[in-house]
Amino acid sequence: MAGELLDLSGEWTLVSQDSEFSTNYAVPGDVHSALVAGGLIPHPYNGRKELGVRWVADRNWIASREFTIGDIDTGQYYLDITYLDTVADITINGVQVLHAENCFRRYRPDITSALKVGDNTIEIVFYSSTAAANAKQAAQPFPIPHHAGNCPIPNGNMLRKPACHFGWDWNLAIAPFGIYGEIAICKMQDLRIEHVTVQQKHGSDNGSVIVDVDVTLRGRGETMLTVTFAGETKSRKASGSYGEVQQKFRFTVEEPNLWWPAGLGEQILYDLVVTCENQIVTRRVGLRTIALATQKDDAGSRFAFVVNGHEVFCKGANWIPADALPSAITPEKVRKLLQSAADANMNIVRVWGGGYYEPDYFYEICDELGLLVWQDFMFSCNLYPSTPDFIAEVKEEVTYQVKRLQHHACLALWCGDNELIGALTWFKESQDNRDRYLVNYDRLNRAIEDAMRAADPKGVWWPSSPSPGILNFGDAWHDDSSGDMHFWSVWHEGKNFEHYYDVKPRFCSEFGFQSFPSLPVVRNFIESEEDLNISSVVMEHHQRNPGGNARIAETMFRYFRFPITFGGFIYLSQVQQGYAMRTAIEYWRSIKPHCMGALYWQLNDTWPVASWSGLDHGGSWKALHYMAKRFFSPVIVCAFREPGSGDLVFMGVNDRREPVDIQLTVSYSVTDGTRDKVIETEKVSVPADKPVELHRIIAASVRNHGIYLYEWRASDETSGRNHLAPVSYKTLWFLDPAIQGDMKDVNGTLEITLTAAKLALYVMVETDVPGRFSDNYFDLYPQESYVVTFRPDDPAQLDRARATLAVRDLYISSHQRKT
Ligand code: BMA
Repeated sequence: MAGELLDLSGEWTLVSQDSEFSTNYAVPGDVHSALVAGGLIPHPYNGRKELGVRWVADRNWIASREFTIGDIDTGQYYLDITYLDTVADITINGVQVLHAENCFRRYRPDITSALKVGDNTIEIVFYSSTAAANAKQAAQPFPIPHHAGNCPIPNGNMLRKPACHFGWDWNLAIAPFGIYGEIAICKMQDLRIEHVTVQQKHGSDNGSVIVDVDVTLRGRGETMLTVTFAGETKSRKASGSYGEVQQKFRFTVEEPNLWWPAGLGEQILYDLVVTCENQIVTRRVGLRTIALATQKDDAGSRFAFVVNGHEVFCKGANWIPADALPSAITPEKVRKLLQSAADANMNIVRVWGGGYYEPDYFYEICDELGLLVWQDFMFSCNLYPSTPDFIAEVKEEVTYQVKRLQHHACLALWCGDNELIGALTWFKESQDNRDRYLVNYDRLNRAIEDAMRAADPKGVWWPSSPSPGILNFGDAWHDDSSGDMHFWSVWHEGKNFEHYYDVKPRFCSEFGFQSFPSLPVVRNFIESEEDLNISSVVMEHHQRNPGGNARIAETMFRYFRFPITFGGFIYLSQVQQGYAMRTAIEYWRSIKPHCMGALYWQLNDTWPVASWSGLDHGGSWKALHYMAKRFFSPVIVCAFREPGSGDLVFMGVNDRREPVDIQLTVSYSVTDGTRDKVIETEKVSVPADKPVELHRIIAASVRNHGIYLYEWRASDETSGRNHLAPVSYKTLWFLDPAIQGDMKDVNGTLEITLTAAKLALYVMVETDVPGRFSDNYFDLYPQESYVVTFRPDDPAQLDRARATLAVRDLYISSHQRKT
């Protein structure tokens, strides 16, 4: 870290203030994880152990350690602290140096007068966040309700810490706390670098990049600041009087290599280095322009990201914290999750407003992978105060976070909050007095916007997600004419999958369908084999959306023959989740450019739980994620039964920057797999901006006793295949595909060759070992050999992977009686 003298991370001591408990505490990390490691509490993910550890957040805890300072000379000593979660006091040698109430701020308190030469003690008192939240609620001028359905622990909306810590409809509720970022002693002589921000503009053959360096000066003085960008170095004396000053450095880059989102070009990053005294700040900056097109049109108004002048159809998912226990989050795990997003052809993630502003490495990885970031400010699904003290905290938080993150090429949009406009309709208090709560909301929202614009004047602002538009407080859950939409009618209102065809969103930033975690993940949290039943107490505990398991089961009744075994139930829950998302996404991609984005809820899980995620806790791919790789591929044939006409339509969709030729073959198969060719089209040119209809089977000619299998080939060397069932699967008569498999080890991977005697749909291969299959949940045509490979995350687990390999398909899930 820049200017760091002494890193205070490492081994600390932790005691409850009442002295009942004490243990070691690995910093950075959270207190619950320290207590688990010390054997003082059970792991909260196991069984229902969570319920027995909620008391931890009701007590005060003291973390402390010793450190030695050899010499104290002139200059100011300060602590550099991030992710201090919250509420906490810090003392050094008994002298209070900080009172902190905001997990989302960076604190740099002056500690010069508290330090002494020789041995020192630093102590952090973590006050009970549940007690602090209740006290703050009691002090409000009027009640500020929280979403009790999401959060079993009340009043989390009073504190600036992740809203999901108090529980969510996919999270456990233990209110973790601790210090998760850095804690170090630093020293400034005359000057400290506070922020480095970047503005950029690009013409046809050159680009200009302005680097703003915000510095704090200790007094009158002159210190050299040096900035190097793209190989060019500029130096200047920073001078002025005490306080924060800004220095501007302007660079011109001839023929810049532009940064592109994944699938549209390369992700070239230029080095930026700022040095001063003993401090070095480095950044990697991708050159690009980004704008949001929101102009009015016949349907309402548009919602399209424009990168380097090119409209990008956004394909992705919503990001929630990488783990419910902050100690378990590492850069490697985060990279694995984001790499999975990129590998599934996503080009965007939305950092949802009930978690964290993620650490720097998260955005660095997104820059490298070409994943745009939709960044919410951290307010979600509750009402929030707008008292002067709360607004003052929020302004500090927004200024810091925006200045920290705005230089990232991936950073596409700043969004005021998640679902706060909808929340106005959820509580009796705000129903009865909408004027008061709407004005209260707008005060907060306006403070966020003002602080964001001051910190990043050219950044893209969006007031809330979902929102029909600026100062429009309408229903963006059902209105598909403008703005971004959260379309939840299929899950939360129990509508059928075909209801996805009833809306034409301009940009759908949330929609989702739940499934169960994969069987190997379930096996890790159950307490006995008896729990392997969907309505066992433990399985219900690992489901946080009331009625969620019933909705999963009821949907199976709609579309599928009911599975016989527990394993079959899990498998089918995942198949239908993927089927739901494919239904929505293929249709919405086919109506581009009316619709310009589809981000499903949710990419990942914080702990092992039934949820809307496509990735299991631990990062393995559920069925949805394998299917996402297919339905998000840049060039695709989207197939669906057209709403209204009932025709089967095959649309060529091209998300590249150049036109491609697509050639499509469609056949009809009764369910033994015998194929009857319907059509082989010519090569059709599909432009980048608008899909093209490649084939249509009119309703009267649709055959209803089998399914349509189709394959395509495109001139960009991509190809794909899929099936379209014109009627629900449960009405079709499948035959036993009698899948045969053959396995061999090839360079640390398992190579599995599968063949089927009859058509097999949604063929799943699974092992007990974390890792990734080259493909999964695919169709097997009769007598065809298909090879998939499996690479375990840990190469030493290959034997176990081989020993636990299992295969399932749609037929077997409703016929086989074991597991
Ligand atoms: C959304 C999100 C989350 C929630 C999800 C599933 O609207 O913003 O609050 O977890 O729905 O209910």
